[in-house]
Amino acid sequence: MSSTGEPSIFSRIASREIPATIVAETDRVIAFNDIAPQAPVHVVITPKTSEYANVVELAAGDPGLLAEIVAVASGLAATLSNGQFRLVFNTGETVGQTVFHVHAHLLAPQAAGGTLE
Ligand code: DGP
Repeated sequence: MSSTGEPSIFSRIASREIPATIVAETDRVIAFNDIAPQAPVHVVITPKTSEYANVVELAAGDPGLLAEIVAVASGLAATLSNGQFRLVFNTGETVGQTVFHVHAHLLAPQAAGGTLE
């Protein structure tokens, strides 16, 4: 739940209230294609329900969940981009954070044959 008392847009994607192309999922983490991709592979990876506002709060509050996000990123990149990737956590409005439910941007070129099908 966010500070507004309403589930964030990402929690609503995780609960399937809002559609998205989901590319990976664990018990606590969901990964889906970004609606406005900035790279051939651009996946948003976020906790399903734990709405820490940013990565600093997540690292302090639940480091295991942060490690799970990194593991999901690594697993996706192994399939999609030869295991090489950028992982970006925008932290704060002035650097472009727009959704205050912690999330990683997985950014990478797409490897030849690097698809999930
Ligand atoms: P940030 O600027 O770091 O807060 O990133 C938020 C990202 O979330 C941004 O790249 C666009 C993406 N996004 C926002 N709303 C939706 C949505 O409804 N569906 C999907 N797939 N992505 C979204």
